Amino acid sequence: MILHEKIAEQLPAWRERMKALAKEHADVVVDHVTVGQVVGGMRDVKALVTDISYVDPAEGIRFRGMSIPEVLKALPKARGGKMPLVGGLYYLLMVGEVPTREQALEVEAEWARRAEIPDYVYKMLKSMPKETHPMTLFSQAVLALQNSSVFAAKYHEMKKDVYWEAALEDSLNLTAKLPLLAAFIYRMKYFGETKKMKYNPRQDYGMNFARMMKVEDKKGYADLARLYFILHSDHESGNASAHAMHLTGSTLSDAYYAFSAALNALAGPLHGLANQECLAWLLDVYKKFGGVPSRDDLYKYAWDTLNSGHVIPGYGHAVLRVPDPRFTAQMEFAKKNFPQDDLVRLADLVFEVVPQVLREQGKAKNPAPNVDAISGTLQYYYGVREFDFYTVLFGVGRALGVTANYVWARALGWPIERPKSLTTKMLEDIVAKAKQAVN
Ligand code: CMX
Repeated sequence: MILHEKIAEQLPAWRERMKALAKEHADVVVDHVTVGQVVGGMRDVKALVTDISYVDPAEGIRFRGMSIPEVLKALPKARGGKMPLVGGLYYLLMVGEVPTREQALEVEAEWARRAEIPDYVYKMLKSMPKETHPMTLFSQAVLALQNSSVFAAKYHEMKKDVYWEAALEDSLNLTAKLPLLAAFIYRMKYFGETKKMKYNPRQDYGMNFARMMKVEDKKGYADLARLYFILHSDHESGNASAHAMHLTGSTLSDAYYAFSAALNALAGPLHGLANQECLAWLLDVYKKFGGVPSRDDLYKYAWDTLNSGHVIPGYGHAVLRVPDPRFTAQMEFAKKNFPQDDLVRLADLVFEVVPQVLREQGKAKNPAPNVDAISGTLQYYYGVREFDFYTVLFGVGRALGVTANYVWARALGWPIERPKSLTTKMLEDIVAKAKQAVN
């Protein structure tokens, strides 16, 4: 299998580099940690390593060193579409090289071979109360698949240096099934349809998803799905969903357990749920003003939101200090394909007005839009208007990045995570001692 071969080729050199760091340079200081960071959500503490993606505060995400525009340009395109094959992106994340068209199609074929869901998972989903949140259903379904984990089954007979092979098998099996699970949850929850999903091996990942969602009639949804999954795939290791996957995987939990944990982190309103909050905010504006408001009205509305103690969803970021290139790529897609859509025009106006409002308020370190400021608007245009489903879409995309990281973490033998806690008194004593030293 192509990903297996390519990773195996590179592994000896990577292991040497890791060994040198762990054995010869373990005492070299990387950074110091301040009290502010300890009590501030470990913000910016440099304590994780990944070579799969990097978020530059002044530039945004790079996948394997490539910016979003570079990735979209370089990866082989889907037949009949303008966006890359998702299989090509998975190859890039896993292997670190731009695949040929054949290599990208090999990954797509691996997915097609593995894209089947056992009956009991459908049954379990159907038995859940109707009002269950789609993220709960999604995470439960992933967990329900855990009993097919190759890693868990082989754990007692495997040597440590081949853990990654079982991790890769699980990751391919899992990512292959996610479009089916997500589309089934969508059709079941909102349309009462409970027919099993069928993956068409002649279609790519994005087209399969669009077809199973039944939104293929408006041209371009398959391309949007490809773009969406690619953009949401990875954002280095410190974001909550990626870190939840990494932490859980570090206990040698298999990819199903670990990805379910990642989904549960993604379901929080300060993380993946923000895209639904953002669209709700746009629609509230639209409703209140009976259409796209004037600049002044929007300015006042944004201030009202802040004054009522709420954040403006879709704006701000823990690391980024510029407009998120994932926002820019989606905005370009919208402006190319449906520039006259009212919500797109509104999102564009918000992009003009809200950064100014946040700058005037002076609290947010980054007044610019993040990925969520536009992603719901695009789904809405295509008729996917059930907001609480949007985080499931995010989850399908996020799986690509976090499973690639999970495979490499097992390949490089990353140990179980165990940071150290202090008591509040200990922290206060550290502060007192530091003050004494200054005086
Ligand atoms: N609207 C209003 N206030 C904001 C804000 C926004 N969009 N973004 C930041 N702030 C405020 C924070 O609430 C914080 O206020 P307090 O000091 O009163 O607590 C202050 O500005 C400083 O925050 P920060 O350091 O700039 O941002 P954080 O790293 O703490 O948080 C984030 C980052 C994304 C949670 C925050 O910007 C936010 O809540 N944004 C809106 C929600 C959102 O869009 N989330 C999606 C993020 C992307 C993702 O993970 O999917």
